[in-house]
Amino acid sequence: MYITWRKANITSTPPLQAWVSAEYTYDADATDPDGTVVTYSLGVAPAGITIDGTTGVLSWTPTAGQEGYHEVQVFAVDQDNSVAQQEFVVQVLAENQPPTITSTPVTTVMQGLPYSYQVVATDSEDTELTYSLISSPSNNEYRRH
Ligand SMILES: [Ca+2]
Ligand SMILES: [Ca+2]
Repeated sequence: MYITWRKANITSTPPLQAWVSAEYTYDADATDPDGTVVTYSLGVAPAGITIDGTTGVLSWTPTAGQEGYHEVQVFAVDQDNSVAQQEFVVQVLAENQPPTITSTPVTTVMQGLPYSYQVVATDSEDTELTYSLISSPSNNEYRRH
């Protein structure tokens, strides 16, 4: 009887962005339709990336100078030695910087008038910012001043 051994299917989808100095992880998952155990390894990969051969978990903390695009090849090898391959490109972005507040607070307020100050901040990654008060005067303090 002639048996065709089938290679594993890689079913997971990798994240395609990473940041310098931040850990990138990707849990690769593959299953063999023949039911054999799959082990994982890397082909082409940037410096510093590692893979757990049993779980398929990739981990990587890109360093300064690795900004840009990096090709990654993951192999899933089953017990009949069939090799499945997944290739993708991870974009490494510069270290995520905290936003900067660019406005100057209003420090005087007329008695009896509401205080208002429009906070303006910018973020180099252009992500949407949210604002919150860390501490604010209580109503009692307002009355005393
Ligand atoms: Ca197989
Ligand atoms: Ca896995």
